[in-house]
Amino acid sequence: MQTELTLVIGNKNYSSWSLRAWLPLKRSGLAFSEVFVPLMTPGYKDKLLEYSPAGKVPALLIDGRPVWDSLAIAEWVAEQKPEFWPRDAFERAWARSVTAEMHSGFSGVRGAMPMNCRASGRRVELDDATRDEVARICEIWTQCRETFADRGPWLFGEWSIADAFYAPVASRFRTYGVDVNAACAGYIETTWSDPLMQEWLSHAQQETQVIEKGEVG
Ligand SMILES: N[C@@H](CCC(=O)N[C@@H](CS)C(=O)NCC(=O)O)C(=O)O
Repeated sequence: MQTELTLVIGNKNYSSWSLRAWLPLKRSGLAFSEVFVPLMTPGYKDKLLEYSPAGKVPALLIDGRPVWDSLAIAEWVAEQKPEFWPRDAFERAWARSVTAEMHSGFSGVRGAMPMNCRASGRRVELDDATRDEVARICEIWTQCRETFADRGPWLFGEWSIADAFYAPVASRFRTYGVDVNAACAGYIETTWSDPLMQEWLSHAQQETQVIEKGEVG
């Protein structure tokens, strides 16, 4: 019998963690259905708790059983699609390092520049700590692109889970006009023009709910 997959996500315009899980699952070609829980609406938390013990999105229901947290979901998908991590053991560890660095850090960037796919031309003042985070992200992207340029346009040449984790960051840098070098600008463009990203963005465009704390700049 085929496994039944349901991905529970929040607003595509704002939910960066949902995007991190949706991209690998969509790219895998596995059939899944989506459940949309509009965040910050009355009763939304109880709704989330029906699906995820953590009360957050994303959650992946595998035959009704939950896997929660974007990284756990991405790892499950990569078990079905091992090519979603680099083949070489060191490169795989490197990709996991940059993914983990995103997953557990960059709180300044997340706080100052919330993902808002519909917005453009926004500008925010960044404090020194957040500027340092931006510089670190650019360092990660530049080093990866310089190393793997001959294998393809993604961080590790071919698309990997690391690209899913940095997709919301690329979106933020674009929305808030963050000044980056040519390698990073090229990577942001690669992410933005990806057909799956475009699909996500077109769904975000159709959403009408406005979440105030996501409207910055
Ligand atoms: N570390 C978690 C973070 C999940 C998270 O913070 N999700 C946000 C949406 S982007 C959420 O569910 N917010 C609603 C709430 O906390 O009530 C993951 O990677 O999945």
